[in-house]
Amino acid sequence: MYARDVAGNVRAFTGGNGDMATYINGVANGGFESANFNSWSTGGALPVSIVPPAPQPPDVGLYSASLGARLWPKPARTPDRARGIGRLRQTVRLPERGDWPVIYLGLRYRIYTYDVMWSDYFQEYIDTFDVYLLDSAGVQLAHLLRDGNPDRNLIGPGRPVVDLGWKEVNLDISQFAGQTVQIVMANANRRDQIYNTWTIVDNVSITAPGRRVTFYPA
Ligand SMILES: [Ca+2]
Ligand SMILES: [Ca+2]
Repeated sequence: MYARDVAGNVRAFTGGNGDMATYINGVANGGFESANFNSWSTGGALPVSIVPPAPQPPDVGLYSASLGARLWPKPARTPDRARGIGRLRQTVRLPERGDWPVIYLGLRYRIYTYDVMWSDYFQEYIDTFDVYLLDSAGVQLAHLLRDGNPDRNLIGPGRPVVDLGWKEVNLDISQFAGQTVQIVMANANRRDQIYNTWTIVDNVSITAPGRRVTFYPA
């Protein structure tokens, strides 16, 4: 018994007692180990590039994606490069719910920021990393994740970059089973042009773990 996804990957393993746990990965080049953005499209005003993994990476291989870019320290401000978003997008077809009751979009990410994610003063979001799911026509289906630095005491002139560390998330996208969707990940530098934020992303995957027993008709 095995599973085949749209990318042609086949992985399966059988546990004891007839139970089975299946893992599929419908994301192509989700670890960026091809050292390029094959199967992805990039966009936005901020640079999006392949980089060596951030220090002490947990199982992310030789390459990661950087949404936005490290600009500081530098001799002079280059504000025109620091505002906007850096975006990665890939279209995938999700497995049918009947095959796997639970489907996750998994990824690892590490946010570096000189800014806050939310401003009480302006009452708006400033710098964030976001994950969205769109349908094939580009209509937003879900805003799956928003993250950033919540602590304004950590930022200000002369303050060092805030490293939020590697995080791993598995976002439940079961309700979109069977659909063709676009995975969108975006690092946003909103409002100001001087307090930079960039996000390292890796190991983007579609997983459908679980135990099940399959009975076939005679
Ligand atoms: Ca990688
Ligand atoms: Ca900013």
